[in-house]
Amino acid sequence: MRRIEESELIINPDGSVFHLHIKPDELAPNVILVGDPGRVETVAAFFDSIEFSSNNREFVSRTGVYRDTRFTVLSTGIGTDNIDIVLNELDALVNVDFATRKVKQQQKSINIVRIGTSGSLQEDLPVDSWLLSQSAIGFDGVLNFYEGCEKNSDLEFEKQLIEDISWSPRLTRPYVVEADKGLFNLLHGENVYTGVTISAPGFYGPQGRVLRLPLQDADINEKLSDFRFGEKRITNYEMECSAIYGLSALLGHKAATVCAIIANRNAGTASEDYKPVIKTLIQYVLDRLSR
Ligand code: R1P
Repeated sequence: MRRIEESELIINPDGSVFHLHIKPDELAPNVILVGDPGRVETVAAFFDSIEFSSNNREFVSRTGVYRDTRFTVLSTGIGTDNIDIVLNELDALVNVDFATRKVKQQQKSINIVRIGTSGSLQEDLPVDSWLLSQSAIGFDGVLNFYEGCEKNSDLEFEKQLIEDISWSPRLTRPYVVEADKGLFNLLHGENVYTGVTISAPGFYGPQGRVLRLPLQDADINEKLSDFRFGEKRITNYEMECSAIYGLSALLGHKAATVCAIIANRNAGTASEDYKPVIKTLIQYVLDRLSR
């Protein structure tokens, strides 16, 4: 087995991984990812006990126990570029022997659930609802750097999207990836909408928002809302899900994303206070994962 060089996987002097500041035995097999570092405390407040805490840049984490199940909650900050760091370092923590710097013989799989916030692209997907992403469309391009990215992508969906939207050749080719089916079914429930989520590489132009700068395609959100691939329609925008699904599938981990809808882009409405909605969503996810 190849030894991974010091420059390729940086291990801190205390034995923790470079950005996350977590050591292998401090990571639980169930990982909750949140964008906002402030949301880590909201999740950890549900834990019955906390055994570990860390804090580096936007990567804040707590490991603890909720109803006999061990969880790590970790913030990713904003964007799929951070997800590249988070997913690779989480995987290294379980699948690389930090003493020998070699990939372990037996690969382990972890459960990864992102609890985020998101904007709806469909009028009938209201603010303050929960949306579980069946698939994600990456407008970001992170996955395209990895060999085998096509293997887990829905190439027919991609082709039709590129044609119907008249995707500009100046933009990165979008990729379409799926949630883990087992986790998706576990999290699916009566009060949970499902759909296809776009992960955008920005908050303004890349999500069709205009403040002072006009867009290359002024009708992009209308086209995305109207787009259909068989029964599937695009339901919402956020900024991390595509890379989480794509990298988890390539690395052999299970991933799902569930977001609180805090704005409806077509109706022009926004939640008056989304924090209680996120709180009940956190409790829902922890209950489902610990059953
Ligand atoms: C943008 O405001 C951020 O909020 C959404 C987007 O994905 C992006 O990270 O999710 P979080 O609330 O989880 O950060």
